[in-house]
Amino acid sequence: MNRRDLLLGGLAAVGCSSGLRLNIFNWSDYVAPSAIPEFEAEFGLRVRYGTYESNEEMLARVMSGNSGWDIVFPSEDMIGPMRDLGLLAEINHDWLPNLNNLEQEFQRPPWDQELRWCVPYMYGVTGIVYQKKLAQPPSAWEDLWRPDLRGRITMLDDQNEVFAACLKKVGFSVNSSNPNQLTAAQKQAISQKPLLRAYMNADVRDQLVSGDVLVAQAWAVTAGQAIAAAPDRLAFTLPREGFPRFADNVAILRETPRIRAAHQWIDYLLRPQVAADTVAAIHTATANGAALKLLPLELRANSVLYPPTSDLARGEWFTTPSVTVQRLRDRLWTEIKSA
Ligand code: N2P
Repeated sequence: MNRRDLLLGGLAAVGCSSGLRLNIFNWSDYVAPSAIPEFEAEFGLRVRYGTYESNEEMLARVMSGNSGWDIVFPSEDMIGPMRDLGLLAEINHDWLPNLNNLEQEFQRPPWDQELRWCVPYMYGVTGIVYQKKLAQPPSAWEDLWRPDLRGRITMLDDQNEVFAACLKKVGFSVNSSNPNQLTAAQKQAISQKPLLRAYMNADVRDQLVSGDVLVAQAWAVTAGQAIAAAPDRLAFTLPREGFPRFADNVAILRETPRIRAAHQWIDYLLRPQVAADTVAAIHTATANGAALKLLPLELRANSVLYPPTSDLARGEWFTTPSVTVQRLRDRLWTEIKSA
């Protein structure tokens, strides 16, 4: 350690920035606004925080292995492919004393049973947000093809999610790898396009609140935020054909030279109070079981965020398809978008 390091170390100890900067790339609206300054002050680090709206966008940015980001939040089906591409660093459990706070289900999740590559962060379901004033409220994916809703329907701008809704509509698994089933789903998606206002993710929240969008395929977290802004007018339903479940996980990029600081951030997120503050600020479901006790009752009882187990049982986690199937899905999706 040279003189400068000593000096900076001293400053860090009294809560000033050490000059070390941690680069965190997360979904929009996915952390309590207070979390970042509090982490910076406590650990004497600076944070550069950026947001993205889809897994595709995140992957495109970090694919080079030289992106400048240290931490990302991939969904469950991205963990395997990102590991295989050599993009992820191994998680060191010795540096995560708060790991035990995870809910049982997330201590050994199917996408990373030993938690070697990621730590589950937030989870949810994908369903339909709608305006309660509709004479016939939607109850199925099928309703997103209703001609009376033309021009006021949105779907997620997300390949997996659009396939999931289309596959479920025609009776198949969200994870189908069967080319005939995938082609049937593509046909559904193309037939829906003239009815759609747009494919959009987090942005749909404001259009639901303003009333411009009548029905939207949405992640529970976006739904929860929209409903919190207009509780008298908006509601959420889990389609009767079945639906996907998602879990977003915090992971460290292998390119990082800041492996220790990256673990400090993850362990900080695993603190029950930090997780509970995040849920309270952004209305989402946390994988942190110890945080649940700290939540206000109305959030714990919010069935959009925390559906009853019997409802969750009708959901399917996304799994990672083979490379060949992924190529087929990519081609079909490109054709949908350009149709
Ligand atoms: C919304 C974050 C939703 C994440 N801002 C869905 N995987």
